[in-house]
Amino acid sequence: MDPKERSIDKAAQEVIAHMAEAGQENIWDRLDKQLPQCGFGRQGICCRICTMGPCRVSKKAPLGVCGADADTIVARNFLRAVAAGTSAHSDHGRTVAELFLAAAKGRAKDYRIKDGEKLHRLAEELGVETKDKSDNDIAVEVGEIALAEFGKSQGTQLMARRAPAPRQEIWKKHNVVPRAIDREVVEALHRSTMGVDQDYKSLLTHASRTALADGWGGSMLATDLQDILFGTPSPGKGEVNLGVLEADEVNIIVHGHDPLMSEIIVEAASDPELIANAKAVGAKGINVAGICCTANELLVRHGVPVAGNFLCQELAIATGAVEMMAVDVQCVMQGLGKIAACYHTKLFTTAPQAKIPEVEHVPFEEENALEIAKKLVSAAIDNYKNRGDINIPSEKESGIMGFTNESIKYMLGGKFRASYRPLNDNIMNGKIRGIAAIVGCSNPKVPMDSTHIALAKELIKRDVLVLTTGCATIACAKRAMLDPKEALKLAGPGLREVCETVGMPPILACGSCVDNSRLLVAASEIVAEGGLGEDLCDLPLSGAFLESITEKATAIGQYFVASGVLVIFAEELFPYLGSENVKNYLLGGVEKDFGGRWALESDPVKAAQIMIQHIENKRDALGINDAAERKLYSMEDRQALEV
Ligand code: BF8
Ligand code: SF4
Repeated sequence: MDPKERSIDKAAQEVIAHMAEAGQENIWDRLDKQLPQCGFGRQGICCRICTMGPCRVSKKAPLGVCGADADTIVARNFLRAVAAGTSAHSDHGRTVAELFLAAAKGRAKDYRIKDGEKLHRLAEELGVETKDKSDNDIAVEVGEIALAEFGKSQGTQLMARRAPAPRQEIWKKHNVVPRAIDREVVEALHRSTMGVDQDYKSLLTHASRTALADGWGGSMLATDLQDILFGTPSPGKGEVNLGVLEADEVNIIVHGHDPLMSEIIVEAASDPELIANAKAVGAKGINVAGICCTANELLVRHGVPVAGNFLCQELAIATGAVEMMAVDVQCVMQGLGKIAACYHTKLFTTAPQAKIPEVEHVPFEEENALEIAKKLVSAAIDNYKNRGDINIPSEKESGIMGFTNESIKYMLGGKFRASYRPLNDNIMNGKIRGIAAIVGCSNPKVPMDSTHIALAKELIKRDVLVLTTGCATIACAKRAMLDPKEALKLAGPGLREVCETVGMPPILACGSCVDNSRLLVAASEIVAEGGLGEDLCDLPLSGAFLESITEKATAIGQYFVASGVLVIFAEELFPYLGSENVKNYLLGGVEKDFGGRWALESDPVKAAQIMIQHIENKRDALGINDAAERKLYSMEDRQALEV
């Protein structure tokens, strides 16, 4: 296949072509070999949870051996995906909470509390007395409360109190206020095992509760505790794409999601002794770059360059210029081992939960993090001499990244009057029509990055402010869409005027996938600021995950839906359409319960139209689309949006 059909990015195309010439297999080749993929799996109508199966339902055999119908099987599969996604974000969150506590107690000597201000804010929110206490003492109490959120025997998620009051009432009414995260996941697996919950609506309602435990629990805790421990990001310049690899330096890639180890690898790489060692082997220095969400985490806090998103992981190694790759958890392809073996790259797994056969495992230890990191960096330096031919594409772009709820407010209102007021006012006066979240992955079934870019362009052109996270952010950065000057050229007049006035780009890069929790908090504060309704579902707001891959994306989608947001997935990447009842509920009925719903559209321009139509409907309902404004957004424009 022509590399251009695999990626719209020149750097990726170059390395894909190089791999083809060298006869090396990558993710796209493996996808080709899997085709055609199972039609039952694509619709979510296969079940293999007991040994009377596996069962796959069809017109000829509409029931599994136990009598389960398509509704039950699809709903169970959906719930299990949400539970797995919730587990991923939350196991990450728990690891952070444990390190946070160890750092506060002085056990993790290489870490210290970096954002005392945020620590005090969170302590106050959690009811921790701060008067006359040291930061570390406060952090111990905060850490213990945070850790309990994962497994407490009673009560509900404390962070969910950040949602607007009417939202919390809706959750209470439907009995989905999330309890301990572990409990929701265990109950999800219990309900969806053979012979338990066999009512699709009941299964899907628990999917909402489990997903809420992710968004307003595990993910939100991960984000807040990481900010306090590693520093709250502030907007800064970063470089993205394979061109960030250096021809004459020792290149180290950190990849995965959990920044515990990679934070310290970055520190170790700036150790003068190790830099001297690198020079002694003929390199000019040590260059650390990231892939996937670990990259997002490090870029927004330390300006560490990003080599690429999910689909770039094998390509980075195939440049021949990577001395060492350290991977932690999630979105790490097993195929890395095979491609690393074709080059000199040393691959290490560092998370106790994640090993790969024949890949050296050096597990993270909170007491000895720096020592372990130095060992890994030294392995990279020693490996420099083994480098063969290299093939680093020249492409790289820079952009501004690292927006948070806090920094957006400061940007809009200034340090001493930080406020969403200017944003709310500009949404109300129509210069900004609304807000869109572009999040998620890069899927080999879609030409890499293409839909994120087309969607972002379409939205900002129509005066919609875009917030991005995860691999979508990296996609935007690769196309210079996070360069304020470049992106402003593409923005509509209203959005451009506001962005220029406050010095803000039209696409705000907000970090990793757990940082989608930042969007929930920001949306809640926008509601609290006033003028745009009483609840999250009143806001002119929508989200899209057009290149989704993982179960995490399903969990994120469902927590946005249960928080009142319209969420769009590509139809072919949504494997839950084999039951009419489940489909009708997720695409429609759920809106009556929670005010949000799923929508399916693969075409980014049509997806933008759906999002904008939704935003305009919300504006109509809020009564902020007055006659004067309709001149800005003519009837003709609106008719063009009807879908
Ligand atoms: O958590 S966007 S491919 S890297 S799952 Fe994975 Fe998807 Fe990328 Fe980050 Ni999120
Ligand atoms: Fe088949 Fe029912 Fe067992 Fe699923 S639970 S594999 S549908 S018998």
